Amino acid sequence: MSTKLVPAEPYDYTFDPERAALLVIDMQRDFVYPGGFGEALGNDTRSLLAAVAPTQVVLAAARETGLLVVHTREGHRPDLADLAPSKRARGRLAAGIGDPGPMGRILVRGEHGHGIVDELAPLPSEPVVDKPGKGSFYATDLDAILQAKDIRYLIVTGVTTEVCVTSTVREANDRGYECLVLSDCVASYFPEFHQTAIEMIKAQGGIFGWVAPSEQFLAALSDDTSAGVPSTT
Ligand code: TIU
Repeated sequence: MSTKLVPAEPYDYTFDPERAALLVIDMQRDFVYPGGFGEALGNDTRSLLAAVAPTQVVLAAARETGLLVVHTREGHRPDLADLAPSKRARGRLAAGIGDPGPMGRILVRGEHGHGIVDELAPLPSEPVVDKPGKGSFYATDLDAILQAKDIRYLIVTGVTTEVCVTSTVREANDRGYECLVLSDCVASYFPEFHQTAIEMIKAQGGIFGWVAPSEQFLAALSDDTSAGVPSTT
């Protein structure tokens, strides 16, 4: 497969599809669906729901093209042994992590709310990485999974833009991965935080990575003429 070029900010993103993975971060019922933990925190989940449809299209294209797809889920062991007391206490919530919530125990592995939304359900062949923190590399085997497949390019989707997406992109950047964040496939409860997080990723010549709308990525993925893209840009 040839090198692909995506018109992106701050400049064109080039990637080798054979060394690229689609990362779908924390598209869990508890964050995305009305009636979940996200809403119980006082958030409006509509902007997160809006990211589901474009991510579905990208997921289908990635599967069709044979890109590695990796899903992540934020959550904890049922015995909460991996839940830092600081994280449990944060927010002084009436119902916090590990407590009964609208969709089962909040952010506990195996509970309904911890699961990935139906629209983006992982295939049995797709790795699902359970993570106790915000960054997807912290205390997980994500790096080992990517290294085993010689992955260098990460196409990043998921929620929320300024929390788990940004933490993951920063971690990935320090590990040598080239991240393209799809702006309509990431979302925040706070539109202004979403916008600023996007700006921070692509500022200073792409200090953490690149940003493009998913349609630009999809066009590049299906474009067989983007062979021979200069690798020096
Ligand atoms: N996945 C993720 O972003 N976890 C969060 O807790 N996000 C919030 O924005 N709260």
